[in-house]
Amino acid sequence: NPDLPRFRITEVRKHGADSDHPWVIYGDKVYDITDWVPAHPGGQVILRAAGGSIDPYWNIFTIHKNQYVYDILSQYLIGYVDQADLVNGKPAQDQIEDPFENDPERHPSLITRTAKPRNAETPAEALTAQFLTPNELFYVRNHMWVPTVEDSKSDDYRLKVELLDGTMREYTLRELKTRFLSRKVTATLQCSGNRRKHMSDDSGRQTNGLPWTSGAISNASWEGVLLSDVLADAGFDISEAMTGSSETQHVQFMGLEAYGASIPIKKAIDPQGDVLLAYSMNDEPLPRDHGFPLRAIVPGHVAARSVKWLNHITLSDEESTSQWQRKDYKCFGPNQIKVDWDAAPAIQELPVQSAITTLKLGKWLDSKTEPNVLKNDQDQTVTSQNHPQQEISMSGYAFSGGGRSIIRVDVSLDGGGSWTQAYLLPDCVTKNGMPSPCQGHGAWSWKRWVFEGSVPLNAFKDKHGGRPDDPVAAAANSKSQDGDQKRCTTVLVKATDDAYNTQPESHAATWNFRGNLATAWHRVQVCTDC
Ligand code: MTE
Ligand code: MO
Repeated sequence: NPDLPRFRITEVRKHGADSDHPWVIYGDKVYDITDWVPAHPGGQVILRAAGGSIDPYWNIFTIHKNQYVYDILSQYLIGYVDQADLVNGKPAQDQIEDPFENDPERHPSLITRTAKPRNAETPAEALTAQFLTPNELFYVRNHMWVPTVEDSKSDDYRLKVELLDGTMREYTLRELKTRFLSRKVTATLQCSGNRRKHMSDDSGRQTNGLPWTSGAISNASWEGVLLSDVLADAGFDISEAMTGSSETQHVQFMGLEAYGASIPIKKAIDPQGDVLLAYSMNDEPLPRDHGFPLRAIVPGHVAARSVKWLNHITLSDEESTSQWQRKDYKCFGPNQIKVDWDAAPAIQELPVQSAITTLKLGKWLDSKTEPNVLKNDQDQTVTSQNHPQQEISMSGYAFSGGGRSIIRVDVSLDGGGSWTQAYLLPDCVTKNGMPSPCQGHGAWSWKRWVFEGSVPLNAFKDKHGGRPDDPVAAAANSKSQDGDQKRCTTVLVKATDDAYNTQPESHAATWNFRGNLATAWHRVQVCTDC
């Protein structure tokens, strides 16, 4: 409609989140979204774009790239961006707000998978160096920008708690800290996509999602208040829910940037469940990347349920309607590509997992050994030059969901032909009268393991499958055109939890198009040039 007015961007800027008439720009068009805000499914978050372009947000919330949404928006068209502010038909790049411009600084050792939004792995060598991952090296999984809450205002930060009947209570962070008993829980968070890259590499099939190696998992000590204490205070009848007859079936969590997820009420009220509203991580205030000033911690469950920047809890008879609850974090069979999302349950408790995080050829404490030779980017092959010795040292983690503890970690040095045990570090054992660093009712933390051994000489095979002591193979090898004398073996790890669940042998067997829950035996090729 060419009769509609043209607006300078400076004019649009006056219609920001605080104005009575918020506007947004989409492409070269200007919309007055005043009437859309109350009806917007994502709620007030749309105001984040008010006074500027909505394009960068819709590049994040891709769900909007849909005719249905364009049709809604078109009802609110009021004009066009003035030609003077357009470059190639769009507002100039420097006129478009970067949704991530207020994201925090990050530690340079984190291995970035995407910068905006920030997704980064804990570096391999830091994974098992300490039982509690240092805050600045804890993996980061953000779907959107990091919301800004000023330090000085954080005690006035508000959490809304809404019961099934619509009753609403609000708590400031100060009230949470002073009116409720504080608790500490040591718990591992693992992304459902941890080791996704191993799944696609080993199965030879692509998966949809960030190509995490072994570092989308970390462990910390969390402090906060029990979710169940707050629900009871807000008027929720916990004892009725204990009998299983409450209409409330789910606790929905919503974060400030509109990420949402839910957990079953059963987990929320389990006196042994240790679900926290946490404000502290490893005895420091939550870092901004990890949910400052308040997040949910749901021990034993996939980390997607531990909602950061938590500002709204809703008790409901249904799960969160977010895409992260109803889609994305589900698994289907290896044959299923076009799926009915509703046909599979949302991932909650995690299955058993383990990985090798350091691998050295030569003895553990031998000063002549190579430095750590596993790297997140190539953590599937290790080649040793000039190291005829067969000693091998490894460390890693093992973890299971639901509070199930790891009872054993098995290691194979010959591709699964024979197995031996790794040593589980006694991280959670009380020492010399000191309190255990592990707090909470379940085995919520990973177990670190170490292994030292020798690779049997006949495990190393050349590419023809021959052993070094096999004259036929040796002859074949010497005749090979490429002159590649490398001999390799596959080193494997798998863990078993206290329900005797163990990991699948192959990723092909559990491949799913989203690449979730990649838990097959972690295999590292170890080769020698000698
Ligand atoms: N909460 C909010 N508000 N926004 C998010 O993007 N990501 C979830 C979960 N909680 C997310 C969130 C996912 S998928 C994971 S794996 C964990 O946070 C990551 O937590 P971390 O960044 O503290 O490691
Ligand atoms: Mo995740």
